[in-house]
Amino acid sequence: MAHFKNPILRGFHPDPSICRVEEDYYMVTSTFEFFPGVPIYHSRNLIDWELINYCLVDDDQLDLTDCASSGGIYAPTLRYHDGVFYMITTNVTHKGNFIVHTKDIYGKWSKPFWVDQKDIDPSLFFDDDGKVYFTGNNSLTPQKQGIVVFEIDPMTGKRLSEKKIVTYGTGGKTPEGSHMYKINGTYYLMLAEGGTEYGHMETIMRGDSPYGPFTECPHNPILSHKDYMGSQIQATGHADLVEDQNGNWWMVSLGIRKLPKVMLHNLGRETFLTPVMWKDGWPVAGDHGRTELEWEAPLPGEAPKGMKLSFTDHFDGDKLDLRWNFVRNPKRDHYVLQDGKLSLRAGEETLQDHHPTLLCVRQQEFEETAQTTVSCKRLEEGGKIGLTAYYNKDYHYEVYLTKRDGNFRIGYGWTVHAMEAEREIFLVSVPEVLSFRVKADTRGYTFSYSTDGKSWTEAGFGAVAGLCKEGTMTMTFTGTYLGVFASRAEADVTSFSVEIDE
Ligand code: 6LW
Repeated sequence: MAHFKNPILRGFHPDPSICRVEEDYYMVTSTFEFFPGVPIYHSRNLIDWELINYCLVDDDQLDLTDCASSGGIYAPTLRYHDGVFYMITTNVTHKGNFIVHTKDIYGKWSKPFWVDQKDIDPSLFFDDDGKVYFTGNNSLTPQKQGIVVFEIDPMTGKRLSEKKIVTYGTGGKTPEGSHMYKINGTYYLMLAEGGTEYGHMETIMRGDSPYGPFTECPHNPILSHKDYMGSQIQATGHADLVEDQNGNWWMVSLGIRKLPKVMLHNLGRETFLTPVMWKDGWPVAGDHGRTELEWEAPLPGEAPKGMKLSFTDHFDGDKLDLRWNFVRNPKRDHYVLQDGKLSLRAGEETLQDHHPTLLCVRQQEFEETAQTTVSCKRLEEGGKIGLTAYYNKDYHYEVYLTKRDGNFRIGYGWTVHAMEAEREIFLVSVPEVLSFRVKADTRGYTFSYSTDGKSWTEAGFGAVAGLCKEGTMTMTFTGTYLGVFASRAEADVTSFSVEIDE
């Protein structure tokens, strides 16, 4: 038995999908308007995960041009069959469902192969007779959303049979996120229902063929916190199953950690691991369908400790650390690594725009400090160089250096519900180097700056509620990032660090 803590992927990591290759485990999550698309994590023990690659790294694999906030890439599925990895997902902004594949999970994935099926949450099931099935959402009849199944060639994405709706779920709204498995000769169809918020749940049914008919599990939902309001963990669902090399079963799912005392969360939907037992041929996840922040369970292997949550980047390599994300497709010449630093070269675009010059990492813990040191090379009137806590283009806080009437100033700005405000509070002569810091806690974000890296002056505070999904005006699915940005400016970024108590 080993002790482990949830979530296993902290911060914005929704819709996890997992597969095993002998004693190695791989997991992917959804990325929406963030780039590159669909991170790939590797583990040997299911709890220590290392970010090893992304499935979608090129503009011709992933077009996020002008994609709305929380558009772009929805729930992916990762599967391995006969020496090949397949990842199927949806770009809701451009063209729909597609599959990419690779023989080398550390290498480049194929171009997208498009599938003739609208809607989201596609999955692949490899049957033992060589047939491969697509399962996915089908809400072409708006009042009745179902799960559709058809045969597919996973290499080309070509549909090989008629589409059949096999279930409308067990009664919860929006049956979605389906995955099919064959276990001891029986076909299991597992899905999420109730919507991805506080009513979320995972249900399962089984039958003798991939098209059903399916019998519902008598103890559905097999995972849900909808009636477990006392738990900090909420919204569990959208799950995937894996059997380890010792014959033990596990479920990965999304869930949220809510802030103390309120139904709000700012870290996004995270990935949780739950042990699964079998009873009468049905899976039982965790404690009667509930997961916990800590478990004792028989993990499949020993593993080196996974990536630390804290990290410091001096930008002295020839490639960016994999943790860095952009918002939509980046303009590559705005981020130049040279001479042991990162040169940010920004045009007119601001954080309010679809394509900001912003390099960011997921906020992974409620209490977390990020700090960056920059030196300004060019700053136009009204331009900015700074540090932001960024949920999406309509919700963010930031501290920055700016220029107004020819004078350099420190500013603090906030955008909530797309309403912008800022104040420029301090006049500074432009220092050689300037550091910015944001300290996050469960109340909010405290922004400071320093001209010597030692003494800090507070510039502004933003309440955590401004960066919570529950407060956004449109349906959003992402989480908060921390990052360095520029607009009408050029700056060398010499360091960026994230500190989290582990
Ligand atoms: C996803 C759907 C869901 O495609 O939210 O929680 C949607 N589940 O299945 C976006 O992540």
